[in-house]
Amino acid sequence: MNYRAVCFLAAALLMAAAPVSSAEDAGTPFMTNVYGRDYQFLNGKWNAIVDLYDQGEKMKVYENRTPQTGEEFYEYSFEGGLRLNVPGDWNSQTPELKYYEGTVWYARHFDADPQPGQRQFLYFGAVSYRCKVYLNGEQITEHEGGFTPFEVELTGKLRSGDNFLVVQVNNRRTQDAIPALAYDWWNYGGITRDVMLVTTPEQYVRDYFVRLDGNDAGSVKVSLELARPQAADVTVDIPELKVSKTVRTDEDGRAEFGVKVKGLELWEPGKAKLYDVTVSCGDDSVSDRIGFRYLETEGTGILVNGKRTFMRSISFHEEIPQRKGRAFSQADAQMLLSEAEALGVNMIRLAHYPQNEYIVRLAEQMGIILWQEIPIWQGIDFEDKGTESKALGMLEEMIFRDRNRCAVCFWGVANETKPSDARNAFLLSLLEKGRSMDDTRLYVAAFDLVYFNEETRHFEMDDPFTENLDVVAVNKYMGWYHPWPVPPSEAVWDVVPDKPLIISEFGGEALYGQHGDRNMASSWSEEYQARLYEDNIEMFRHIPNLAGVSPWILFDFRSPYRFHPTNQEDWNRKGLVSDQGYRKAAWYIMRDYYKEIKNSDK
Ligand code: GCB
Repeated sequence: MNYRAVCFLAAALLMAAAPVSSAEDAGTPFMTNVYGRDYQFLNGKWNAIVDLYDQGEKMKVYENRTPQTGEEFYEYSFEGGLRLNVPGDWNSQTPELKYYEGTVWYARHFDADPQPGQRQFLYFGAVSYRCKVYLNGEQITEHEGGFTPFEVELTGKLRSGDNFLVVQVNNRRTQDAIPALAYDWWNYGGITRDVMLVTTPEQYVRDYFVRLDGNDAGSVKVSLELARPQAADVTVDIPELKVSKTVRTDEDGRAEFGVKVKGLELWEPGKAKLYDVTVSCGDDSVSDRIGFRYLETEGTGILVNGKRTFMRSISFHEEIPQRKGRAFSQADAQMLLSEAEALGVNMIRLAHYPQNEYIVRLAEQMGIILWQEIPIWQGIDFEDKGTESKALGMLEEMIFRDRNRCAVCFWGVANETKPSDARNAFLLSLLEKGRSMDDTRLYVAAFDLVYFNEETRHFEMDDPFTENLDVVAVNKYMGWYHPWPVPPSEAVWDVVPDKPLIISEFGGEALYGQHGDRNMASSWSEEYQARLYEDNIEMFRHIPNLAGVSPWILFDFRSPYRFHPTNQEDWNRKGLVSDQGYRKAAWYIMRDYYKEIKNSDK
């Protein structure tokens, strides 16, 4: 059964078990803005069983039995063994699990006090990569995809007092997964983001999408959906704009309407204006901080609020290099984003998957534009319809979680794919899905098949799929994977000349503190990396439709792909900042380039 079908079946079973309503709930994958709800964290130490040979399901470890008679015994126990932090990857928590790819069972007790007229939901920010969830011995849901949230309703299933929760997590790489078998980052497994027990009233605002109506800064557009399909009054308040509007939803619990506003201050890079917004219905009320901006392309330019804006970007993985583990907290977000800000960026390409909400929300508060993408990273089987429906599910979950975050200006649908009919159809279905959910963003994909045409003496690319995108992006490692065919000052580009082009990756590796020949790639020296940056910056001046650049990458990051024994040791060393947090020589070159661009922008 494919991914969507599994979710649907799980949802249908749950609805059948839900005690109160006869009508079906809204079909959204989870509630919008979980951090704005009434919740308690189920984070902390969980008990864990490592199940290398996948025996736990057969043994029904989720029943958590203990011997009751003289004849009984069980070859497992959640008590007295491994304890793992949640949120967190397991790889960084014990040396034995550093390379572990397989199943780990997580378990914990928690107290609940379910009240009549209330509903409870269990919400996972992300579990990497696939999981099954059991409550009090019964499976209640499953999910695939390591970087997006999911939720399951617990109403009618919770006991007053003690409850026992088990999550079977598996991070084995497979050809039909996304990402697939080999990729250039660490395959962290575990319950990697917050776990929350959320309480709502019987009827509540399940989803809302608040944004500008097109390019009109005098008009806010709201779409919303209630959990239960019923006509009801819903109120949207934006006190600072003197908006308080009540509308009646249709019989399906949906409403869409515009509100005229005066004096709205737009959010833009470097000026992070956000408004308090509250959406309420009956006993339910959910509050958010929302910014307003509009995006367009005009010829080869990207316009934010009508102003041509060059993207001074950087990328990072959701990883704290010094801790050698996944980033998951507000403090982690602060560390990653403050280092990005120091470089002088106005944008971050979140590599290569949706990152946690702490990062997205803090970037928004700091006035930094985001490009967020799903992990369609090389090696994907585009012929496989099951993989396609997983990709659609991931895209939907990413957009659904973050479409109220104005900082997100780009949805990325793929990284480094090769043209084929199957690839085109797959990516087209992603674009169609995305645009149907959210037409307020620019859609982008990164390609790597730019080549030097000996006849025209230009850099060119032939990929007809670029026609479908608002912005085209290219990863090009001149001076690293590709020797220079001409000096950088003569490297003229002729790639999608009528569209905005972002160089979404460039760079090379250097070991921090290693000094050597600035002309020798194999010196792995800061000098070589710095020179490579100088050369690429020179080349950028000859890309007429250049709308932004994004070096690869801010920090050295862990990758089993990278096994040079002295220079890499499981680290991709393309960071501008080392795994210890030290800035390499190339960092200063990039910082100065961004200063120059920023000044010339004014
Ligand atoms: C790429 C990939 C990125 C890799 C990088 C590299 O093109 O998009 O994920 O880490 O190259 O270092 O080779």
